[in-house]
Amino acid sequence: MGEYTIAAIATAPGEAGIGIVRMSGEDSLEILDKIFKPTKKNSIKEYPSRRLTHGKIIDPKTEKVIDEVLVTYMKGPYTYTAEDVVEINCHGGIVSVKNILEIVLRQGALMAEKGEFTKRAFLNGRIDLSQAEAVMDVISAKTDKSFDVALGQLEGSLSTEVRKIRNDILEMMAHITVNIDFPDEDIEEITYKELEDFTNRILKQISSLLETAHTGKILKEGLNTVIIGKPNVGKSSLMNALLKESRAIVTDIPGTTRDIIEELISIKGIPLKIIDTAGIRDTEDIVEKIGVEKSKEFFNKADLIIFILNAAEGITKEDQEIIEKLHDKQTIILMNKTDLSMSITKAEVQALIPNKTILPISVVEGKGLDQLENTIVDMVYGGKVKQSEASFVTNVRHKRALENAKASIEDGLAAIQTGLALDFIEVDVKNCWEALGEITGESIGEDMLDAIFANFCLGK
Ligand SMILES: Nc1nc2c(ncn2[C@@H]2O[C@H](COP(=O)(O)OP(=O)(O)OP(=O)(O)O)[C@@H](O)[C@H]2O)c(=O)[nH]1
Ligand SMILES: [Mg+2]
Repeated sequence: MGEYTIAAIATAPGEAGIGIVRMSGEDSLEILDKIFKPTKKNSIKEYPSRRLTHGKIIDPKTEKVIDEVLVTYMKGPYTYTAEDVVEINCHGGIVSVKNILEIVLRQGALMAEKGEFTKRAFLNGRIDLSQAEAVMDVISAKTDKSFDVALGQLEGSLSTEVRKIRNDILEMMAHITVNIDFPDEDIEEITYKELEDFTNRILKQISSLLETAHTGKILKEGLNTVIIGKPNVGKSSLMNALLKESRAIVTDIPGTTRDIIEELISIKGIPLKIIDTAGIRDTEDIVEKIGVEKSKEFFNKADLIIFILNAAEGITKEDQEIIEKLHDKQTIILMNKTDLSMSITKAEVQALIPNKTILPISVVEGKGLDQLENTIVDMVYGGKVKQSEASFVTNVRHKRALENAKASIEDGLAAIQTGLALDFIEVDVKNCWEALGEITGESIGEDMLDAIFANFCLGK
């Protein structure tokens, strides 16, 4: 597919044991041959494909040794890109990889664009589009669970489900087409009732995939969790407890935290972007005032609010002001400092703030933290999707395609129920089929492809 040979540094920049320069395309071996001198033989061409070979990279112009390396030539099509691929393992750090890449480019390879290796794997038919997109998710995964989901998608879990639905649609389209094209022939006529059943089945499959999108997005991008409350209730203490390190300063002076503190943690595999904020109160202190403003800003952007009360103190006017803003927010209310004598009960808090989860905890004694973690996990999985389920829709593009597919099939269903002519129904069903094809890349434009791969990192 690739008319020219591409090259890039495949490893991350910085000091490391090894660095890898990679090439893909039909001139890969020729280029390597010009710059590589094996230790034992004269040319890389004397070695079989896929053999790790020791030697030196030598600049053909100056005959200067650039680095001592191990190289592999992998003949296509059973390679990452399905083309001939060369990998040069040199010393890590920025100098060697950069010099080797330069020499490779001087021999006629072109600098790869972002994601071009993976794009070639897709264009050469080795993987489909959703698998290609999963490559980036695998690389950028922040927790084990996000990684598992991405790997499942890379192995084709989502593609398999989408193909299954598309096959069902194809079968339905075949029935419709035959009835449109040969209305008078002696073929078995499909009834509107049968069409309706068919359509409902397809709709159900699409809907259940879509239902995984909420959890999928969180697994991929993380849950924005903001800890909020008036000063001194234990927000920073909770942040530290969840992080299991003392990240934020804790003192008994109200107004200790002035700035936003943001960290990434994993709660049973769910990536949580956890944000500690300045305690919200009216204050004349300029620095604290800015902190309070920022707290309010982060409050608005949060996926999940953890609102902390001081159980020993009860609910004050400052708490009341926060409570008023909570109603349409996903919230967990923590009654902290239950190790002290409590001046309010859970039932009383529940009466004041209905329809929210309330947990009594004591951060200093480590009580209730397990329950907090379990509550967060349940919220993310919505009690609907099982944790073991392999295919989650994690990609916004896939979600949109599924939504379009769903809208089309719903139109189709409405057309069937009102008894419209088969031609009308056919259009909707076909739209649904095409929308799903965008996920796997079977029906997708070139612009779209470019946009997708532009999000990749270099060398992948
Ligand atoms: N008794 C008791 N004290 C606690 C508990 N959790 C936190 N504290 C204490 O409460 C005080 C304030 O804790 P912080 O974590 O700094 O409170 P904060 O909400 O971050 O306060 P600001 O940053 O000022 O808004 C500290 O002295 C903590 O040790 C608890 O569960 N029980
Ligand atoms: Mg604090």
